[in-house]
Amino acid sequence: MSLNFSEIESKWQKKWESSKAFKAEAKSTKPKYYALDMFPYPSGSGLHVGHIASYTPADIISRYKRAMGFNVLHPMGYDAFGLPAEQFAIQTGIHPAITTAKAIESFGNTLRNFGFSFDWDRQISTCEPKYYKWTQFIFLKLFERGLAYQKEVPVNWCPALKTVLANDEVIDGKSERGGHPVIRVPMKQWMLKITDYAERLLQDLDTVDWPERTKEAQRNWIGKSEGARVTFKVDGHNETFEVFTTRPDTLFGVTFMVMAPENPLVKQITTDHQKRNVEEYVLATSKKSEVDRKATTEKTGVFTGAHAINPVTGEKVPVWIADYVLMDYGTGAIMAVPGHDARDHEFAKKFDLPIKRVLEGGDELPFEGEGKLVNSDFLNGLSKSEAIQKMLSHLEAKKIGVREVQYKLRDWLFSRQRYWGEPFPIVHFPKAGMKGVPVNELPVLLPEVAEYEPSDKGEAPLARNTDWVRYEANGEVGARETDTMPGAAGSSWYFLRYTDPHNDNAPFDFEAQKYWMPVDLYVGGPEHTVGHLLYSRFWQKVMFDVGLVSHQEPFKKLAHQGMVLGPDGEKMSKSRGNVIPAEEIVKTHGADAVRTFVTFMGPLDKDKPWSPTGIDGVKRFLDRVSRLVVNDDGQYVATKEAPPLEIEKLVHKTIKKVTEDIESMSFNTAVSAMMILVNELYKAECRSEKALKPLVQILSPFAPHMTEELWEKMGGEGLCSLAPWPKYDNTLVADDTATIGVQVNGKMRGTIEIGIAASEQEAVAAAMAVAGVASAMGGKNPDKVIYKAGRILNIIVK
Ligand code: ANZ
Repeated sequence: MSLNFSEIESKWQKKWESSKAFKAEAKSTKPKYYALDMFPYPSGSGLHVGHIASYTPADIISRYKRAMGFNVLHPMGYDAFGLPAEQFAIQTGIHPAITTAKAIESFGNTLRNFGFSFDWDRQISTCEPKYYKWTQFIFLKLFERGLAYQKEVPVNWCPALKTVLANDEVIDGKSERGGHPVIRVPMKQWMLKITDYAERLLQDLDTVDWPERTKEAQRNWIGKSEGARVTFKVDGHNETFEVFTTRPDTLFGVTFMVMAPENPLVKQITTDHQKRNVEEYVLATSKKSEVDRKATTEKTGVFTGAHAINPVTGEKVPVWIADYVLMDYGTGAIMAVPGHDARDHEFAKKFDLPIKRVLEGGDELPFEGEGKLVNSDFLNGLSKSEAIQKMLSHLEAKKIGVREVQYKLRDWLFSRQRYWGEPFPIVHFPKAGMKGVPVNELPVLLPEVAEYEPSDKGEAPLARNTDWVRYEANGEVGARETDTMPGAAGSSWYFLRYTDPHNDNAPFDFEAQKYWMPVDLYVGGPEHTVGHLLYSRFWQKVMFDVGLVSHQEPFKKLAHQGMVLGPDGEKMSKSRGNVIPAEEIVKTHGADAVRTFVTFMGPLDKDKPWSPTGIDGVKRFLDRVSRLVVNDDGQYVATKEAPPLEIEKLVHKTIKKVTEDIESMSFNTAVSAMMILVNELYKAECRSEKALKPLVQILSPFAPHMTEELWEKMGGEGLCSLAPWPKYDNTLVADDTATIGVQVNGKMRGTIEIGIAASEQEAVAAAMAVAGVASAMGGKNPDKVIYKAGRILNIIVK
């Protein structure tokens, strides 16, 4: 019989809650630490072990930091607007607010059952009016600064979901949720001008401690390219057009031009002879998604009948249209260099267009590497980078081109034709135009509607409530905006709200965010790399410019946790039937065992299959720890005896190892180190409190309940969760000690026995305890120290 975990766990959860043990202090002299988990979408299907695995790391860190003397903010809340609750409402007629509230309650119970040390007083939910009031307020700030605008844009329209989707919500031409086909149609949409922040979003990546692959993914998404914008004349027309190229060095290799089919100039320059072909091709392209167009399928295109004049060579080249040229990048037209660009090469081969080499190198064309320029007049013999520079100067001198920087980043499509989201605080007046709702009228409450389904035209359900839509001001009747904001609106600033969650006068107090921000550790899945993590950085920067916040970056350190796979090694899913629900496993094994096991399974960022025998093993380990203190008959068996020196050394080594491993988030190795210590304690039959107390403390962030119980039994002071983190003794940690001579001003004054790994400071401290050394120093402080570990210590005093 080991300790009854379900009794113990609920006992300590109640104690923590009633004593507000994990409350973040608004004012404190302690240093602050802000540890954040990406908040969940409260779905009806509840939490599974994967969720527990993702919340355990930041909880371990939070508990450790509290013990290290930090004022810790470790909050939890809910990303509560979104599609599933709305789809459920469409099917059942039950208001999404009801479904969501139920899911939130159930999530909260489960999270409490796992003993996460959240400050529950700071819980937020993005669908509550007192929260989304401020989401609307921040939107108005964007609107006032011209960073929110409406535009007719080709959007990803999903007929099945009846909504527009963001690019990152579309995977291979299908909706991320549900896998329904997505087509491109023009529609008036709200856009946020994230592109204005492209350079800052790029530069400031250098200031944060994030996984390199995540930073690189953001860099690629922002996609900065440096090059030139070059002007071409259309032969026989007054028209000119521009192309964006990153390779102005290849201007002598241009053999044709390609325009995006949507380019407005296409109509004007197309010859009568080619008109029909061109129109057919334009129509066919409009049905293709952006993703399909970017995919490297066989090249297609049509000749317009027109020619352009190369401004550098004066050569006449044909102008084609092709769907591999996109309208919304660069200028929507390119100069094609089939000798040195793979896509242009493929196109030239297909349509029998000339191919010219202008760079030496490679056996075959296209050659995309570095080389000397050839067949290029005044560029001949130059390297690629020299030629680029020379051509840029030439273009600028002749006024036929300018240097230009382009970003792949697009503005953020910010509206949805859905019900369950934040209403826009915007009214459209026929005469006065578009106006923001006055701040004192916020929140613009989500109105009741008879049906949650969008209309087939794609009009949002809010449009059905005509009473609500009508808005009169200054004698003019206007119509409220009926689109709603996307899920990522509320999640783009929630980390700021936690710093001051109950503020009714502002999104948060300036001083509160100044104290707590930036988030010191942010833990979440790698799937948010270019969505949430980029949007949040953008909003933070806008709020910085508005003067609402004092930091440019929201998340100082970021860590991704890997996925917990099903026991079959596959991604957990209902259809596979391999989901391990959190509520079931906590009943059979207890929170402590699950928490410890999910960290023990392997390195944090790796995907790991769930192992039923693995968790049993960890459970046995925890039981073995508790039996060192209380035996199976419930008797207290720990002793006051000092542990043997070898055990004491191992205890200190283990403290050191676990401390360092927690710092580096290497939790699995921390658990193994504790397992080794426990084995040695059994072997040595050592039950010394002096060894067990620190063990219980360093195990506490992993298995917080049973360690509280053992701590209490051993007469530990206060809560184990809040007791100061044990310190290790360096002399005990060192594998070897050496006797070294101590000199004062070069003269030998005594010896000390000290660990080879001891620091200079420790060596000096030890030396100053030696009578001969102390008297030679005459009460003065060392002016300089020369310390050769394991060999000699020389203290200089003036
Ligand atoms: C001539 C050239 C020669 C090019 C060469 C490349 C290699 P990144 O680096 O991605 O910015 N391009 C420009 N606008 C385009 C559009 N709207 N749709 C499709 N392609 C476009 O790529 C810039 C290059 O992509 C540009 O440089 C242009 O082709 C093409 F040996 O110009 B290049």
